[in-house]
Parts: sequence; structure tokens; C-alpha cells
Amino acid sequence: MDLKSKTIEAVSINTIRAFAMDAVQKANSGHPGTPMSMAPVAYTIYTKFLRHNPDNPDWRDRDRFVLSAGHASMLQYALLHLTGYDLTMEDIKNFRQWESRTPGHPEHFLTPGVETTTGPLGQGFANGVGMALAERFLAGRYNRIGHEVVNHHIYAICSDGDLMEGVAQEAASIAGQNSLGKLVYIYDDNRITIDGTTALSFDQEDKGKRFEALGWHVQRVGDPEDLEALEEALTNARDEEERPSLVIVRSHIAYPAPHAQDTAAAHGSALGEDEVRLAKEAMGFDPDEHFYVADEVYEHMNMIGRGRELEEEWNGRFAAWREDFPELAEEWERAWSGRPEPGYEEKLPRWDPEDTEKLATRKAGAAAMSAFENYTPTMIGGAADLVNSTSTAFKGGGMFSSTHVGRNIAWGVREHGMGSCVNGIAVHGGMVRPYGSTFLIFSDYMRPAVRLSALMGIPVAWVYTHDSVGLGEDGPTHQPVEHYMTLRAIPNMTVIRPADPNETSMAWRLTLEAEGPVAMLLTRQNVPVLDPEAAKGALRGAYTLAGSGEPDAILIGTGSEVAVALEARDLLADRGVSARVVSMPSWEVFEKQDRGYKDSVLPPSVETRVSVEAGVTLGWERYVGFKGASVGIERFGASAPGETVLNELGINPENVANKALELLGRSERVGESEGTPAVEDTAPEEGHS
Ligand SMILES: Cc1ncc(C[n+]2csc(CCOP(=O)(O)OP(=O)(O)O)c2C)c(N)n1
Ligand SMILES: [Mg+2]
Repeated sequence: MDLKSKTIEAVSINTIRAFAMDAVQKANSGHPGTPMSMAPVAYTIYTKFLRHNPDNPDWRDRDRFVLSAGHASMLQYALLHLTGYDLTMEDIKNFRQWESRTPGHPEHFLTPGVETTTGPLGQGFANGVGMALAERFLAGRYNRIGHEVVNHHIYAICSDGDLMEGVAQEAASIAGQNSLGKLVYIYDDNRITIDGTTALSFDQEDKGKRFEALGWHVQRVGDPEDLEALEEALTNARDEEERPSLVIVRSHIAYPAPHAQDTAAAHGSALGEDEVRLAKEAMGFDPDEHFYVADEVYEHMNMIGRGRELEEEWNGRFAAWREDFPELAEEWERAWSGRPEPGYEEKLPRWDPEDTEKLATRKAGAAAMSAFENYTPTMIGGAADLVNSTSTAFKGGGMFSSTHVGRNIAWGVREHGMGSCVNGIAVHGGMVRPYGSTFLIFSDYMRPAVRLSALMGIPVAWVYTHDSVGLGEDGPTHQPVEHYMTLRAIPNMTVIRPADPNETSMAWRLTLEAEGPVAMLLTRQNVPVLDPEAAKGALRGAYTLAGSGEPDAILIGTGSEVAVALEARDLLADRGVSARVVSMPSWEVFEKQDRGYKDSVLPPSVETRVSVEAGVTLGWERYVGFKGASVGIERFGASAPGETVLNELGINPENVANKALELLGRSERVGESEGTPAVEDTAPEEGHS
């Protein structure tokens, strides 16, 4: 493409560039270089490939576009504005300002047309893979011969940083394994990152060969200005159905700014007034014009007419399908509303303590999943190579593979990729609460995705088992201690740690009803079964499990430590101290209750309070107050049978009872030998040390 050409294509592309320069200059903050050099790519995708309707960004069968290199957000904002989305010139001028709809990095739900929140490199790449999994699943479930209601592509632009990040590698491997041919990814091979040229850090690796080895279809375009070559490559990529596609585009950051081009500085700093002038002059633009859009450009780039036509055509196909398959269509609507089929609550399992003395909550979780399986037909997910340990599977759901659309995804040992793919499935829509599962300790390996699920407020379930040092012999590398609190520390995240099988059923109910993400923490070891009626209190986050009237002390436990608190209560009763036991599976759910309820569970007048939880105590002051105490673990765990580790680290009834006696100013102490361990050892599992 001749830079100064007056063709409408050239002027449109240069308008995107000028926009990016002006917006970054005005905010004196942002990333101008990549929007400038990738303008032809984004222009081509948005105007010639993407089947979207700017008038209805929620059209269900639209193609998705992900800007994985989220720092180049002005590129996406420019395209959204110019193609006719509800993003005004005012919005563009407010780039990066308080409460604007054009934040520093693209944010889902904030800006119409932004499919996912990107910025942490690699995440968008992996989200797109999740979207392709969702597309494949929905197509498999709802398309019928002669009726195609799901058929769309996922386009993404990714950068050097995206490809360097491990999470993208994991997701690319998942995409190759499952033959996700709907992926059309463009890699911006500009050979520049923040610290300088990629010769420093990223030029030994042949990225094309790497992706080929992962099962991708790889093409190269030597110059993004060559629109014909670009179009041809994108056409091939779109038409390739078996393999995910990567188009490697050799670009020059900040092109055509004469001095900024090919420099790392152009990545993240305003170019400066003088350089902006020179770049505009090079493009044949008036350097004194800012945020200038010729009417012809608006006219040429507006995609509303085309988008409406595409959607109308789909609406026709959809109506015919709905007429032929009314029941399926009803299910489809519910799935898109994110709701399980009605009536699932009654199916959730109940355990009677008379029949079942003890059961691990992970096993209870498995029973709950079996019970609601048929009520959540588009819920898919899986574990990161630990499904036999986490017990998270839909037994009748089949496996997802390149040839079969099952509900169980074998993520492999790829927690990072799993987390980000689950987010992608959720933001795609139509999928009721996708989930990812592993040991709680490995939540660290997917924390960026967990955090983003909370930032986006999307309906996902993170199911973490082996939730304490009680897991035993695997030792401190596998024993979470800080994890309950670090998960609770994430705004918008609901953490639920049920005490027993009956609370686990309630935990799943809370999870299926929750608006945002939920982390469910389940035990490996057996725990005593509580009264199923009482356990319904879990739906309010915390409740009085034992004790009536105003007690001398309140013992607050979560998860497996509720049983410890119950035993401590008995020890205290023997000494004439009345204690109430509060089971508190979820801080966040409890916080949502009204003041009256909260005060009824934790009466302000009772200041003698002891919390017990097998993790760091930082934060428990919120509920025990400054006159209370916390029994927890302020160190890493140890390799030994779970019962021994818990006992040695002080997670036992005697310790809890003694803390209460101490707070009450009583001199006597409960002897070590008096209590029976609340935790029962579980033999090491087959196939897992
Ligand atoms: C996980 C993560 N680490 C670091 C950053 C900070 N950061 C933003 S862009 C970038 C690299 C820029 O190089 P590249 O990805 O090639 O983008 P380009 O400048 O070429 O557009 C870095 C390190 C980030 N956004 N995400
Ligand atoms: Mg780069």
C-alpha cells in the first residue's frame, strides 16, 4: 500500500494511526506504536473478515475478536468507533481517563465490542482458545443437519510478549490437541518489546516451527502494508478447518513515524508533538488536525448495514431451527441466560449422619455434580490431570476431543492454560458456568486467570480439592496454608469451604446461582457428616451450627475445621463453658446478609471468639475482633500422615478449647490426650503419591 495513496483504504488505515497518536498524545499516556503498525491488519479483520454487527455486539453467532496485546487498546477503540459501535468520539478523547469507556487496556463489559479483558500478556491468547472450545461445543450440541445456528471464528492479534508467556504456549497446545480450526490468530512479529529488540530475548526460537509442531497451520506475511497478501493469508486461515491458524506478520512498530519506527520507546510513550506532525505529514494528513475523520472514512468503515444483514440472515436460520426443535431452543435460551434447568436444587444429594458417618467433601462434590449434570447441559470443564483425585467429572458427559464434543475436558498438566480457557468459555456465552479443577495448592499456577475472572465478574467455578495440610504425606509443596486468604483477598471472588458433604451440596447450589466466580475448596480427607437441615445454613455464608442462647464463647470454623470446633465445644462444656459453634463456609456470602442476621450469628456482645482454620490467620481479626484469638498455621506444612500434621500444627480440639479458656481468663487447660482427632487419615491414592 502506498502510504500517501488517497484510496479510501489507505485513508482509513491512516485515520486509525492518527487516532492512536492523537489519543495517546492527549492523555500523555498509552501505547501508540502497535496501533499504528497493526492498523492495516485490524482494518482488514474488522471490515473484511469479522462477521459482526456493531449495532448488536451481543449477537450470539458473531465472530469474536480478541486484542491479546491489550496495551494496543487504542487500535481496538479506533476500530470500534469507526465501524459503528456505541463508542463515541467523546469516548475516544477520554482515553485512559476516570470512568471513561476507553480504559488503558480493553475491559470486558465496559466497552461494547470488547469480548474479554486483556492486558496481562498471554491471557487474551488463551481466552480465545476457550472461546473456540465453547464454539465447538455449542455447534456440536445445537446444530442439526440442515440447520446451522453456531458457526463463527475467533480472531486475535497477539504480540511478542503474548507468545513469550507460558500461558499462551499451554493454550496453543490445547488448541492444537483439540484441532480448534476456528482460531485465526495474527502474530505481530515486530521484534520489539519494552526492553528493546527481541534479539535480546526472543530470536533463537523459530515461532512458526513451534506452532507447526503444536499442530497449527502457520503462514507468513512479509509486510502488513501488502493488503492483498494479508487478505489472502487471512482467507486461508479462516478456511482452514482442521487446524488453528497463526499468521505471522512482520511489522515495524510505529510505522510510519520517521524516528519512532522500530524503537522500543514507541511501544509505550506518546511520540511527542513533533514526531506526530512528521508522521501525519508522511501519511499526507494535515498535521494541525486532531482526531480527524473524513466523512468518507466513516461511511466506508461503518459496518452496521453489513452487520444487520448478517444478523438478519442468521435470525432467519435461527427461527427455522427453533421451529423444528422447540425443546432444544428452550434449552438454548436457558443456557444463554446462564441458568441451570429448573428443579436441580431438589436433586442435590443429602447425607444422613445415621447412614454415612464420614465422607470427603471432594466425594460429596462428585455426587452433587452427578445430581445436577443433566440440569446444566452446557456446563463443561475438567481437571488439570488430576480428575481421579479431584473427582470433578460429568460421568455421562463424554470426553472433549478433536473428534468428539464431550463435556469433560482433559486439560492436561496445564493449570495456567486451563484457567484462561475457562474464562474464555465463560465470556463466550451460552455456557453455564464452566469449571477448572486441581489441587488448591496449584491455584497459584492459574492465579492470573482467577484474578481476571474476578475482575470480569464472570460465572466460572474453580474447584480446588486437597484443601489443607490434612492432605498428608505429599508434604509442604502440596499443602496450602496461605491460599484461603489469598483467594479471599481478591475482590469479587466468592470463596466457599464447606464443612461436610451436606454443606458441599449447598456450596454447589451457591456456585450455580452466583453471579461472579466462585472458588470451592474441598477436602481430600473424610469429615463427619452434619445434620442436612442445619447445613442449609451454609446458603447464608455462616450460621449457628451448635449451641443456643447467649454463649460464653463463639468458635468459628471453616471446612474440615468445623468438626474440630464441635469437639472443642464438648471439651469446654465439660468445664462449664458454653460455646457456640459457627460454621462459616463463605465470608463473602455471609457479608451479603443483613446486619440483623449477622448479629444473630455473631452477637456483638460475645467478644470471646476463636476461629479455627488450617491456614494463615491473617484476616480473621475481622470476625474474632481484637479480644478474640485464631487457631491456624503460620508456617509451611510437613510431610506426614494428615492427622499427624494437623495435630502437630495445633489444629486440634484441645488447642481451640484452650484458646477459649485463656481468653476467658480461666487457668485450667485441656490435656492433650483428652480429645480424639477430628481428622481421619485417608490412605494415599493409587496413581498419586
Ligand atoms: C504478564 C505481563 N507482563 C508484563 C507486562 C508489561 N508489558 C506490557 S507490553 C510488554 C511487552 C511489549 O512487547 P510486545 O508484547 O512485543 O508488544 P509490542 O510493544 O510489540 O506491541 C510488557 C512486558 C504485561 N502487560 N503483562
Ligand atoms: Mg513486539
